[in-house]
Amino acid sequence: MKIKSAEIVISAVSKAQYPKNSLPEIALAGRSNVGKSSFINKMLNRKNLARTSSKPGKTQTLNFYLINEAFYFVDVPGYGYAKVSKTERAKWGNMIETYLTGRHELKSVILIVDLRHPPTNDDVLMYQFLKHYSIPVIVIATKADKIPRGKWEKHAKIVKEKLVIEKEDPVIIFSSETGVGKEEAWQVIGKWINDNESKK
Ligand SMILES: Nc1nc2c(ncn2[C@@H]2O[C@H](COP(=O)(O)OP(=O)(O)O)[C@@H](O)[C@H]2O)c(=O)[nH]1
Ligand SMILES: [Mg+2]
Repeated sequence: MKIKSAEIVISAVSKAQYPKNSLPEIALAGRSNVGKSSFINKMLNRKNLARTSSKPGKTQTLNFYLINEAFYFVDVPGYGYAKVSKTERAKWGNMIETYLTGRHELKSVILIVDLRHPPTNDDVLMYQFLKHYSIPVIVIATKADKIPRGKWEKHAKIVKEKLVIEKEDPVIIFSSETGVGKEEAWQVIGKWINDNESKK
């Protein structure tokens, strides 16, 4: 994928602020601190377009990144951060649920998990939620650079088993440090966006 342009257009706190130009959207979901922002930056060849943080639980908005004026990446606030209040968590749940279940432009959700560890119960819930609403899922198992290559497949198998992954759902081993898995990720994402320019 050739990235000609990438910009954040809105950090939305409510539905009224979502873009209105009907372009396809690919959302990114995952545990807080798993590497969503780093994934976006790596995919778009940008160092700091999506803010990365060593402090989890920061983003509480839906961040829309317009790419090649053709489609959006939507960074969804991470889940599983212990230090948020019940009220905050409920607000988070409502926002995510409304977006994921009611957004016509949403084509697929990239579920980011950590290749080093078995998916958390929250990861499993998110996967089940997406399957329940028949939202196509792409699993990205990131931070592959933190384990030896010889162990990747073994870890990927654990990811698939814990999620009880369905055959049609791709699981891609990825690293935002080294860029491994980037081409494969674009290939899979490309199927969900009608960006003919980008396929050149
Ligand atoms: N080694 C390594 N570190 C990563 C990778 N992806 C993210 N990180 C680190 O993990 C932390 C959280 O990343 P971030 O992208 O902010 O996570 P987010 O909360 O899901 O958006 C940061 O310190 C990143 O530098 C990766 O592929 N490899
Ligand atoms: Mg982030």
